[in-house]
Amino acid sequence: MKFKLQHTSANSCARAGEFTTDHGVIKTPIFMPVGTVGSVKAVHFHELKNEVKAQIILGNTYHLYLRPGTEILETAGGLHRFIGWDRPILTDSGGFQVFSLAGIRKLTTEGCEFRSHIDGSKHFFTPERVIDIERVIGADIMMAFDECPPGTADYDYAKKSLSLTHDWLTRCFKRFNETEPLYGHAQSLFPIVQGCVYKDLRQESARYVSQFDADGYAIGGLAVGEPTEKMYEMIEVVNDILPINRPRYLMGVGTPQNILEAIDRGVDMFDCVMPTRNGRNAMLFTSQGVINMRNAKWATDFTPIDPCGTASVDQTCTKAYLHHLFKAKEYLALQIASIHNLSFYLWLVGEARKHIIADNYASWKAEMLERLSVRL
Ligand code: PRF
Repeated sequence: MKFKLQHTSANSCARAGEFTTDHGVIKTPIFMPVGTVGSVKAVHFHELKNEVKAQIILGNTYHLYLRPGTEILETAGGLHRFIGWDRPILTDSGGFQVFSLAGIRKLTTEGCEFRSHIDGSKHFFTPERVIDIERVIGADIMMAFDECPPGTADYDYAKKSLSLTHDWLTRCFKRFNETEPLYGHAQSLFPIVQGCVYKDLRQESARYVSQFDADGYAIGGLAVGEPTEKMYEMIEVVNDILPINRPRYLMGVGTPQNILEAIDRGVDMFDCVMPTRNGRNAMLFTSQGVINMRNAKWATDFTPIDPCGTASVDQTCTKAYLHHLFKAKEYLALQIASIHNLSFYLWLVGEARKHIIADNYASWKAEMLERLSVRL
């Protein structure tokens, strides 16, 4: 078994565990920086390892398939070799990106025809094709091909969409079991629970995906426009059913607050563009609260950007300097802000893990939520 559940919190559903891959061990709960096209925007792998201390990063099947394409990736010997990253990688299936980025032409039971957001060219994804592409990319964890309906989807749409996602999941596993990894390291396939905000559909989906003896399970279709309380409720419904002894991955979530609440409800893995995207937009998550670096009040503040931060930029870079870099539109601003925010996210889940093991997660979470709600 790849996942070892090490500890469950005494007074919550929060868990600490270890997921073992051929590229190393991932200690959960974990946050996975997003590296859509084989690059975590504005952060070099050296900093990703040594400052951010990322244990696993994400890639996107949709983007990597369009560019550089499977031929180059296969010739390179897979994504790890192509980008020079020897720790674990997870690939999202493209299910989400096809529906949010591409111009969809046709969605059928067979698959999905879409147009590239880069050059408008036509492509067709089926569950089988997506698994083949994910084999070529060679991620340690591959995601099943799903449909992610919008948060506003009505019940009838959600039900039909769920049936399609389940059908595609069965086909994904069939192809997965008929094929082998290409580069000598093992690959896992994670199913994705859907069902929008409808309790019965979420329960049906959690039961359906649990039939497959997967190394882990994902919860998709959340943080797509539904109320936050609904998201928490759906996580509880789903985690009541998913196997206890496998990691649960909440896709595309979220704010530090969302992550702490989801951990409390038994989620183990997270990814989100928020630390990097918001960082590039001058918003810093710190141990003292949220900072808008563009605010004129930082122009003469010569204190470090985060005195309690774990990255070296947290101590060596002052708020005044980072404010200046953003005003001057310097690339270094994007780099420093991204490194800082990612380090903060990795620190946060690392602390969560420590407090789960120490059996004081609930009180630590309450204290953190208070600190995180401050706007400096
Ligand atoms: N499905 C896939 N990727 C995703 C999502 C999903 O539902 C989400 C939803 N938050 C983010 N990324 N395949």
